[in-house]
Amino acid sequence: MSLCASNPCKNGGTCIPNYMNNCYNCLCGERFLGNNCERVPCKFDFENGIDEWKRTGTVFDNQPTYGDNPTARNRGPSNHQGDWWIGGAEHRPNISSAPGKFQSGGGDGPQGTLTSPTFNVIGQTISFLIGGGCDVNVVRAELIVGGQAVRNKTGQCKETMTRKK
Ligand SMILES: [Ca+2]
Repeated sequence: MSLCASNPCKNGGTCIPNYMNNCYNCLCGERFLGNNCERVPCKFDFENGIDEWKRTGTVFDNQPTYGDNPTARNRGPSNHQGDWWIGGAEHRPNISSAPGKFQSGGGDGPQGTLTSPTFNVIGQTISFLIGGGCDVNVVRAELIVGGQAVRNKTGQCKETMTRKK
């Protein structure tokens, strides 16, 4: 019987039998990971929701935000990538939601943190889009290495996000 007879590779992965070691390997498609291609890698673009990011507080309860919500109230552009992004003051959690609304609790009122899964930094540079406030003591993105925030950046006191390194 082939080592691949049970179709062990999920999500369209290709099973490659290894008769020498009596095992198999899965060659996974671009969007899947794991020994059996069973895992969807965490994305950092929020195009498929909030993925495995961990929330505290309430500010991220209705995220991600769809489309250029700030422009709908003449405060844009948001400069977001794709269709979805994280806007702590924004309330447009569905494509069908009315554009331009603030979070309940009053825009910037709700607080909290949003922490990504662990990832490897490959190369010399990491960058991200950030907007909103401009006081690093109040709103910021942090790069945490070994439990310590080793870098932080904030926005430019407007809804338009800019790329920070
Ligand atoms: Ca996005």
